[in-house]
Amino acid sequence: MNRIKVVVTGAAGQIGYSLIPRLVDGHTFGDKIIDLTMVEIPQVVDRLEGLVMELEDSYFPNLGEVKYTSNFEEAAKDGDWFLLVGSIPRGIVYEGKKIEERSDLLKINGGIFVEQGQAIGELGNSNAKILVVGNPANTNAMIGKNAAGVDTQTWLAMTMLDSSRAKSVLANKTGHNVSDIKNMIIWGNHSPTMYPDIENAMINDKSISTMVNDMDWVENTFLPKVQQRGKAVIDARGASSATSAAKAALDTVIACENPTEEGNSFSAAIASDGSYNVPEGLMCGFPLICLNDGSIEIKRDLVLSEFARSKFDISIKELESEREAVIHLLK
Ligand code: NAX
Repeated sequence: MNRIKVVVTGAAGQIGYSLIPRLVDGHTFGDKIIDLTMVEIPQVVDRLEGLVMELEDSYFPNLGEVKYTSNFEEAAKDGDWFLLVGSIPRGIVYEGKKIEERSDLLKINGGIFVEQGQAIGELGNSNAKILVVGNPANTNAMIGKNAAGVDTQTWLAMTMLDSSRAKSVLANKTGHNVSDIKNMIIWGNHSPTMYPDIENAMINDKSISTMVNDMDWVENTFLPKVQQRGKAVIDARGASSATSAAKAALDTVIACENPTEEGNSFSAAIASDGSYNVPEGLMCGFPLICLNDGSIEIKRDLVLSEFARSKFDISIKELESEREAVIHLLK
């Protein structure tokens, strides 16, 4: 197939502006022609006309048909890839109420992901891949997958940014290049409870944990630095991560379009099948591999130390409590 239909929500947002040009630049999907549909809420959808103009003016030989709409059902038809970036942020006034609590955020965004999930299930390609970026990403993806109800579609939530952040810290610490680091797994939720796994991360087939050999640094510097990096960027930039988030979304797409090299894995959250004793159905960060037929599987042969397991369990508990908060949205 030489054409691919890609649907992006939240297209007028800051991640969208960095992500969309790079989706169609001939790198992410190789030589395929990309038919792009951008989705926004009705209040801002017309702004996308400006982005369409810029795409036209940017000389992208791989750019096919470009559309924008506020009607998700219209967008979803025959979609091969869905990048669900749009969501309602914390702090916004929604239906007269300021959204401060994570539980309110879960409920509002959960409703959006029920509708989008149903449309993807009914109208999207039966082999569609769906990457949820909009927060709370794991639980939004769980809701969307549940509403879609199509087992051949692959729903993921993004933890690649966390993985890339962890690689950067470890590259600095060890004096290696970020590309030398393999198997950088983020276990659990895309939230400060995530567990970036230094023990299974490798450089030249050697555990980075044994190279660093400093558990105090791991626990008190490495983990908090990765877990709190999103906040640090907001504090410094006055806005949340955008270009790095866009790059991570692109890297996730590339990881899902190409077979994973032997011994490596990539990071994203996928529905648990009970692997690593994670309750079934939770959308949890795991080490993933892309097989030759394009299907995505959990890499199952890794060992978690007692230390790793205790950290991972905290994140699993958080995911369970998020599921509890949206249980009424799951069929
Ligand atoms: P922006 O607020 O700049 O853009 C979000 C856009 O989504 C807005 O234009 C809004 O109108 C649109 N939107 C809201 N509801 C929609 C709907 N139902 N359909 C279509 N569009 C809709 O946020 P931005 O900085 O682009 O971030 C987008 C999301 O990514 C946020 O939820 C953010 O928390 C999340 N992030 C997730 C990350 C991850 O690693 N998983 C990291 C980066 C980022 O923080």
